[in-house]
Amino acid sequence: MNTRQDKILGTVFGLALGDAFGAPHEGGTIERVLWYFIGNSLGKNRWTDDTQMSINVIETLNLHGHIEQDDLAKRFASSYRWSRGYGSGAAKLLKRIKGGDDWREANRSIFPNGSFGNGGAMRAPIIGSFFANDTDKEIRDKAMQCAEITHAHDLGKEGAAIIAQTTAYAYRDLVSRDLVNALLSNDIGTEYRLKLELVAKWLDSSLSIDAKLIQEELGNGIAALDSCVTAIYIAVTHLDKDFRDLLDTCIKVKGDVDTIAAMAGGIWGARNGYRKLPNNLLDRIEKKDYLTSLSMNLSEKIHIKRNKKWK
Ligand code: R7I
Ligand code: MG
Ligand code: MG
Repeated sequence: MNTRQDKILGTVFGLALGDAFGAPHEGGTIERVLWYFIGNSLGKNRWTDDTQMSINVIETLNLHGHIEQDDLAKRFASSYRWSRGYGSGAAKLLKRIKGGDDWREANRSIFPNGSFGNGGAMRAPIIGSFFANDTDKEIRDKAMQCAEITHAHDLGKEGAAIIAQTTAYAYRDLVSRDLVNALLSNDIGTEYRLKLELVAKWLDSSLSIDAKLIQEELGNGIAALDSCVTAIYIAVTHLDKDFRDLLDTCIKVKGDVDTIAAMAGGIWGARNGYRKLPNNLLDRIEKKDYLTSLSMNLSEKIHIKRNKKWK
């Protein structure tokens, strides 16, 4: 396996492991009891909407080499299953698209400004790794194009952009304060910038930052603004640690654990690669062979794109 393949598989499996092993800890008692019955029903750890939508992004990239929005909207809609734990607005929206509505209108039909949930950002690590050698502007544009199909709200799109950029920087082996500096050099919306500046301050200080403080200051909720910077902070502080430590921190931060762990896990995998992911978790994940072949294909498409052989 070459470095590119290792990093692409690392991104996809880091995301899927974060999702599948975070999901049993997501939300309140009812969600956890429900997932107790659904989550192991196949004898493997099931992933949720975070991985399903990421698979759809990979499928469209493998076919077109770019974000073909109409194709992606159709894939999101036809893959929807309630048992994957989609957000309630996303579930309604995807049913409308499946019923024939144009995503350009449907994406503002549930919430007038579009959704600010973290569903656009949870699939953005794929964009970050695929476009890792492109400019910041291109990475941000692609992440927003991918997000706006279901998350037209500025906060939903900006969350996707910063998660994609962080993944691209991790792919290029930027770490710690250098990574956060690179992020802050972009034209990032004020709400996110304030949180990222706090992250920079924490990294510069000798303060001990525990899960409770992360939860209180950066958030752990389903809104993109309450989870994207949390995932970035956890990823940046665990890039040189074991994947299981990252997962443990996500679980301690509570709330939207599957999504925070999917985003942080994808970023971690872009830096550290597939080979450093824990085998005992990889062996337990649902549809491992399918995820592997999709990812190998994605890696090949990047090779073709970088050599400008794309038709
Ligand atoms: O963002 P989305 O796809 O949900 C992703 C989350 C992840 O945690 C997954 O793991 C899964 O559990 O769900 O789903 P949306 O329904 O678009 O957004 C999530 C929630 O955010 C909505 O159900 C609303 O509660 C809230 N929300 C809004 N509330 C008011 N006004 C999102 N946008 C708005 C808004 O504009
Ligand atoms: Mg989920
Ligand atoms: Mg979630």
